[in-house]
Amino acid sequence: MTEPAVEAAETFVGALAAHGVDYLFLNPGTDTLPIQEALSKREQLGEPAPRTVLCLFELVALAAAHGYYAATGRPQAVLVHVDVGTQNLGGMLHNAQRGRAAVLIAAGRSPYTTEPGRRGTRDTHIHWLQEQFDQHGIVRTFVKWDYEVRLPEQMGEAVDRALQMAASDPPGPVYLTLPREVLMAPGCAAGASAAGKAPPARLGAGDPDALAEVARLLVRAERPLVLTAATGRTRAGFDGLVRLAERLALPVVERPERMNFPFTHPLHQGFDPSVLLPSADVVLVLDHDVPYIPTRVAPADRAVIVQIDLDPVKDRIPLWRFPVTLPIRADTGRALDVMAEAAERELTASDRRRIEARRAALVDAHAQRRAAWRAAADRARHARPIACEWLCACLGQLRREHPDCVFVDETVTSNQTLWRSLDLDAPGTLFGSGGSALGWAMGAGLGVKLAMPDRPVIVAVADGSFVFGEPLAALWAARRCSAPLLVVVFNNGCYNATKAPLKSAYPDGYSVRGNRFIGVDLLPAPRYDLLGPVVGADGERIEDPAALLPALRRGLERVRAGQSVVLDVILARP
Ligand SMILES: Cc1ncc(C[n+]2csc(CCOP(=O)(O)OP(=O)(O)O)c2C)c(N)n1
Ligand SMILES: [Mg+2]
Repeated sequence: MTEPAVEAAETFVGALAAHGVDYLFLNPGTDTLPIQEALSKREQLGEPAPRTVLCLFELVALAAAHGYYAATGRPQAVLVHVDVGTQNLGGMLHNAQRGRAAVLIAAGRSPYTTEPGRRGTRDTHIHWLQEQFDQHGIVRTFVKWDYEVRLPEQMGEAVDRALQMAASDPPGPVYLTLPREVLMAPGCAAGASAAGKAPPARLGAGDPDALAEVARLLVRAERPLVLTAATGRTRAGFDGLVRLAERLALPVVERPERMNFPFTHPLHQGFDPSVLLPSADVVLVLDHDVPYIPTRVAPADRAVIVQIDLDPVKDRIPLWRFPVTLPIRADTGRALDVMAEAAERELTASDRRRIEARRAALVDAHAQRRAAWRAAADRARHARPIACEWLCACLGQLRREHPDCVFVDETVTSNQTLWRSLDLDAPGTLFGSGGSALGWAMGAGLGVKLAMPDRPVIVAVADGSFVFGEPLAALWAARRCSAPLLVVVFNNGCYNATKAPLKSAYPDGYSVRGNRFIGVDLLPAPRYDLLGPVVGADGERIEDPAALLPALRRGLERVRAGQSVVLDVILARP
């Protein structure tokens, strides 16, 4: 038998491998079969190719690629079926966009031709139905870049360009469509990837004059404040923030989309900007899309506000008006070091005295705040139904016993309680979507686990979000690729995040007076624990507060032994 020619589909797979893409998260169709064939061929011939993870629902694939990227900083690929598979990426497109996840999303495209005998041509009913006027229009508002490969000899270049665009700062998802005639056409040497010659562009430390000015402002500030959401996306960001904050005794308040600053650090001042923001004279906003909610709290008019970010003017948010005195486009991981050095040179003896007085006050406030949180959790210890505070306290205890745990967080209205209870202190130990489309945590947990196979991954997920995340598909994929997860469902029996605002918008309305809330109660509660066994995971329902910590410990041991576990924790309904 003569070896068939290398097709462009194989060039596609080879290009992914050449770029160091470890995983292709896929859900196939008749359009993707040349790629499936190429993957099989390369595997059998021992040629490099990404590992594949079959995701039985497409949104799991994109969330997994996002999670893997968040944990490693390395873009991965997703492959879906034409228009319909693209549509099933759903809200995870929003999360990848807002969470700045570099992901190459590839999709098939209905064949163009109907000519009998032509390779790749239309040969089944759906090929007429799946052609759209603008398949790319489904994703265009969410992606940084999109392109349809028109010729087989473009394949390598298109993959190079896609990954370069995805990973360049600020990173984000890109979309590449692959018509079947092109995939099945013979590739050619000119179509190969030139992986090393298309690196992504990185932002540097930013304008040195502006950073020196910020350092001066921070040194002279009476009541400075740092607000951050994602500075810990790099280790340099995490370390740099610790260094600068320690040098100048800066209080840090975060909304942790990543671990940005040790929760246990005495300069950590919690998760609510409303305490310190109104009186702050210099506010340093780092890697934050929404540093505070203006209807609830605002900085003083005379406050100087510095925003350092990959996109300090929020290029992709149509209206965005937070007052900023000095926007600086930079990689904060680099900018923080420059500022720390500049600050050191600026410090006078009187600055140092003021800074030390502030440090003492902040250390005190930190200790008091944490003691109050611990006391609240302790008071909730015996409450029935189980209180969210107690569940979070038990997770905190589990983490103390197993410091290698990593958390994927989609706890929605329970998130502050969770953050308060976890003594996390290292970068890369907490991951949130950065967006608002629910259903991220299960797929993301899979991606994080694949990226960190030696660490136990705990997916802390609200009940509504658990269902949005296609748990069957996610747990099945986790089993297939030996990526066990400890899934803790915060089962409060409702969509609290939509119930609470309804109450406060209509405090005397019919919903409140009649205690009749439409569209928010998840009752009767599904048996989420029974879902695990369907796909070979363990499941347990927990209603007794005393049983909680033992169940978590058992669950973690099972996960270490290679088994996913779903703990359905029945909480008090808000
Ligand atoms: C995909 C998607 N659909 C709908 C919403 C709107 N929404 C925001 S919060 C929420 C309820 C979340 O409930 P749950 O996950 O149980 O968390 P809880 O509010 O109870 O803490 C809904 C439906 C959303 N953000 N994303
Ligand atoms: Mg809920």
